[in-house]
Amino acid sequence: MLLRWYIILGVLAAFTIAADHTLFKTCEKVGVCQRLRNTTANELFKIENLKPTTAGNVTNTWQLSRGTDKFTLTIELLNNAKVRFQLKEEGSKRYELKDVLDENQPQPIKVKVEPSQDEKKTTITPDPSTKEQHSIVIYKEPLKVAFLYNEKELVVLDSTNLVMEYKNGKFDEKDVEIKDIGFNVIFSDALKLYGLHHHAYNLELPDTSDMEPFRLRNSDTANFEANSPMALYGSVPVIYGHSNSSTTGIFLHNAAEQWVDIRYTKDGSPSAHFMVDSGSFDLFVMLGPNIENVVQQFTDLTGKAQMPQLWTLGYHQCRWSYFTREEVLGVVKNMNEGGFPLDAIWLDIDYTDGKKYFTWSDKFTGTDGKGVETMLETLKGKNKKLVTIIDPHIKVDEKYPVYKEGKDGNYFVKEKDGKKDFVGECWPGNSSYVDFLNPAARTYYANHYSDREFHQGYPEVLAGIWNDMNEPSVFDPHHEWTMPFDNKHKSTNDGEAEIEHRDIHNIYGFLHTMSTHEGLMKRDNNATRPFILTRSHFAGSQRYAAMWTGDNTPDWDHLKNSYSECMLSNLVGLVFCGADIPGFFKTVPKPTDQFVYRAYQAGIWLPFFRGHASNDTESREPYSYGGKPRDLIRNAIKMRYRHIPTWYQLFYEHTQTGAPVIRPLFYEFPGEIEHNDHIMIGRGILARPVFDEDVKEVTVHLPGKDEKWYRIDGNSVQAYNGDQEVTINVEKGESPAFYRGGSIIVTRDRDVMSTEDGKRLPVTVYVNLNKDLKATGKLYNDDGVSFEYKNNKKLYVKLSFTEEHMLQVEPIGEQKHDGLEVVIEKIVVNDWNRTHVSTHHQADVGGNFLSHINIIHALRNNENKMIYKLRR
Ligand code: NBV
Repeated sequence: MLLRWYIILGVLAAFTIAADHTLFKTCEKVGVCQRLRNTTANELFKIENLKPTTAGNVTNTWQLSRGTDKFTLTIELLNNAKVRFQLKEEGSKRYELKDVLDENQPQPIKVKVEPSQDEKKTTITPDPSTKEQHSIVIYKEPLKVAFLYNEKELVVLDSTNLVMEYKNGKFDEKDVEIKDIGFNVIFSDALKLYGLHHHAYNLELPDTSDMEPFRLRNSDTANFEANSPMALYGSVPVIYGHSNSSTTGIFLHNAAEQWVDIRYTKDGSPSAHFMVDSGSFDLFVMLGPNIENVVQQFTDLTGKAQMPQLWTLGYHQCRWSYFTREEVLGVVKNMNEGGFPLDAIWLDIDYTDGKKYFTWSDKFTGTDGKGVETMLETLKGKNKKLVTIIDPHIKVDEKYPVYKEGKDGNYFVKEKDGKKDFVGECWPGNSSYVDFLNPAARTYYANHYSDREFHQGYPEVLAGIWNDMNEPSVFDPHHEWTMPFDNKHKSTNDGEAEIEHRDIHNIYGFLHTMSTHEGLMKRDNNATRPFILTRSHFAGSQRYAAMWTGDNTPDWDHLKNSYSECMLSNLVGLVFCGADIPGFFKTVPKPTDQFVYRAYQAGIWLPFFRGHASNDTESREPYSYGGKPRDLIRNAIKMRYRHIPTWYQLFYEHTQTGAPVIRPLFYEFPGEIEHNDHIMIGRGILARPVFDEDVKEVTVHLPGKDEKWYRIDGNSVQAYNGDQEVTINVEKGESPAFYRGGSIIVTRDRDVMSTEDGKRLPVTVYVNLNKDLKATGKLYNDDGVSFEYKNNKKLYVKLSFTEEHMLQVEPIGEQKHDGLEVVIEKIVVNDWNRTHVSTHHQADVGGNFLSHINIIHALRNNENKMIYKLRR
């Protein structure tokens, strides 16, 4: 019944294209937000004694009070300009998150604690041996904690909105136990605030005085609106404060529902007011002092993504659903005949037998039962991969072994009483939900991925898993489309189910992918990098999965938002981000062909690149379009494939430093805070796709006073100076993109139908000269599949164009690159200083004309360094 309602709602909404606000609560309807918004605490916190009660070399605690209530404050300075701040009520048992932080945690550093003579404040400074430059000042009464870098105050937590309200047994009128946490953070040196991923909003956070606060509560928000602070599928409780002079950040390590108000003041010190439903007060402060440092500091805490398999960077084709194996092979055939490169085809829920995950419908198995195997074998022959959906709900059916095992093993989430399995409605009808907080339940679920029946002996073709509906989504409007917050979880297999869902709600999807990751690792004997796409996500999800922005509508606003959503996710570690192209939902009328090719042109510059659409839409595969749109879509996909070597290298860079793969302009050019429709891919590519209907020209902002830019999307390269706005005509379907002077970009300028086809083909090196006629870049290669890159089985070189037409190749770090040959077939030098901007060169090595350069041979023969003289 509910299921039917869900579908009807979806269909209706398709015509109105707006989320139903009555199904998702506003601040005034949610206890914590209602209690804490627009109120200031009447009693303020103070420190009892400026001397820490427990003073360690590294960890220090103080007794605090507010009226008669007592609290403990713990402060640790961590290496690389980070601080951990934890506040606890005396006697309360708040849930403390596990699992989210990376297992390699930064260590606390040695500090000196010095109360001031006037007894008004105390300072915590790093021991000089640590070479760190961050410090803290704690003011006694009212309590105020200032976080400094190089003695400059950058972040302040004051007492004004500081609230901790867990008093064991205090309930609100809906009989929910009150566990509020409220606090206010001022970013003293910032101009703009960024963060609170995930919302469909502009990159910078607005002042919320006249709107709803931003809500973080992982949610299946059907027909979500563009430019809205409504909660979406994922949550990363992080805010960065940025200005020309510094960047700082805060991360609330808490997975409960939270609401955040933003204020900008005239003096340029914006602030954020957090209103948190439960969980503990565990705050990390990252003191930068620049954006690159802050991103690195955050990924120090929550980890980096692993190297993706090479094929995952190609184009993915999905639809809800391809219903038969013939249909699947038909899509592959049509893509091929249309000349559209493709790496993977995706199966949505209908491939299963009655929405029982880890099973196949007979439309795939066929009468002889060999259908899946045959399909996988055919895909293998065409260098295509298959990705299948697996949701976290398990159909209640005693005859379904996955259910039976889960029930007998006690692996499902419980109702409020902690005893009965919770049953909610989802695709299969009545379903139980795996309790992923329990490690044993994670393993039970993980084991099903290794089931040979499921992958039919072709794990290398059934190469990826799609975890959807994991907010978790339950078809229950009374609980805003998820499970009741008083449901119970177990944190150990032997323990009682006593942890409330409200404490871990925002990491349910994170834990789901953790289990899937465990499963795929096991299935592939720890030898293959798992590929998982998840809808729900949290800080740290990058360690297990890629994510996408969910069920978007194919319209210009959503398309524009997708850039902000993915640029922000990249700044908070979630680098493998994409949006459904051209957009998921049905619209009436259907999206114009022009919109569709613009969506492809934009989509190629996001790390995850997948076409997808709902089950009631017209066909939206690239070959469904004709004429000019068809050609433009094909060209866009080819542009993506040409740049695969660059994408791959950028992902490698992320695994080493946490650096975002795609970036807003301000990451490269501090202070460039406008232009959310511009995107940088690494430091060297700037794209500014078209985000409006029927425009004749777009204005491109080319940043940097001393920069040079080379436009690459036309037939010939054109050079521009930085620090100007240029108007570019886009009437013929152009989608402006530029290489940055000073960069060397590696491409593969060959027509290929998959990344596998291209893998061994030679590359082209674009040398883009800066104002001093120099350029540098990197090239990375590995086997594309395994973890051997961690044992240095990789090719990783720095390319520099330094003196008069010399290209120098030098290895970066230790490497065993045998078998990882990369051959350069062409070097193109883009030189702003010449009338013909683009000049083709070939290498002259010791007087011999060389048209192909094998980098590895070169390194071997020339003591690890090779210099090519280029001939004009
Ligand atoms: O599994 C069906 C869809 C899927 O295609 C989509 O990508 C997910 O985000 N799923 C949501 C459930 C139905 C949404 C209306």
